[in-house]
Amino acid sequence: MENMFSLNGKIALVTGASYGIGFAIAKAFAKAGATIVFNDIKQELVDKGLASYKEEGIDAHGYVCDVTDEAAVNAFIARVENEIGVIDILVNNAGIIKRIPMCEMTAEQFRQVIDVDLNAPFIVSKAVIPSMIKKGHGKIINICSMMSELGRETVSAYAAAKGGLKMLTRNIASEYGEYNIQCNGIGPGYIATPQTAPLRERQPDGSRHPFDSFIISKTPAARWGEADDLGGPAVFLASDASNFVNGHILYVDGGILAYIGKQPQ
Ligand code: NAP
Ligand code: GCO
Repeated sequence: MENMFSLNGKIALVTGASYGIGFAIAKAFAKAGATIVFNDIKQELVDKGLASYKEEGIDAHGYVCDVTDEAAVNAFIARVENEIGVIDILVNNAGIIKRIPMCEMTAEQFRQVIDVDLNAPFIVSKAVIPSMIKKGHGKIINICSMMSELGRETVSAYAAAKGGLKMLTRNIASEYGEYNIQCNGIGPGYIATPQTAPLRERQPDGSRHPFDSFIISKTPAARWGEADDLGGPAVFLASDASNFVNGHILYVDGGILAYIGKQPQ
């Protein structure tokens, strides 16, 4: 069983992985034997990420690349293939959110979220698939969201992007499955990272943020997820253990999507 989950000899690219969920997934991949490649928008963040990986004993390869810039992505992938080797595992993790009521959101703000959260996974997947086909195998993991299934106030662009990412995942699975490429999604629940920090900020009187209490009541596990909770599911989807799993969105949410929520006491 252990060999089925090994990533020895594999090269994994995790986008936007200087910290947060991407960093946690890359750590888990490294522990399973993979070589880690990651990118971020700014050199200072790449450097910070490299230092964080080093602290974990991981000799990662970091590059500056804005995943929304197709030319930059194509140059980035070509450079990785030249310097390190063909990418066996791609995790489209980089993402942003803008929490703005829809009727107050500008079209430009909507487009920015769609660009990073949906267009970029298309761009990066398109850049790595040809070499995966030549190599005879590949794993693509798209980081979706509970908002691939549910909406809520202020996250219209994000939910639209993550809903689209669910279907892009299924379409890549459909179009490239015959080349032994498996494309699946991970749908994290509410995870304690910088992206959700505003939803967890303590109130001036020291009490929990109302949204924090709301998520605790909606989660059977009665806690926020930690980024490390995603490592194992990601290793599963990146390994030979999931070679016949394709087009699946694996929700790692502590059970939120299954639960109506704790009734108020
Ligand atoms: P995060 O802490 O905000 O980290 C996002 C990462 O993506 C950062 O490293 C960021 O770099 C990078 N990034 C953003 N735009 C980029 C671009 N154009 N090019 C390259 N890198 C870019 O977010 P997170 O919580 O770790 O979330 C990671 C993924 O999980 C996202 O797709 C998010 O939507 C998804 N997700 C998160 C949760 C959650 O509860 N946290 C739940 C479900 C899904 P910079 O720092 O330079 O901006
Ligand atoms: C929000 C949160 C969520 C989480 C995640 C849930 O504002 O509702 O940011 O969107 O990030 O996507 O799965």
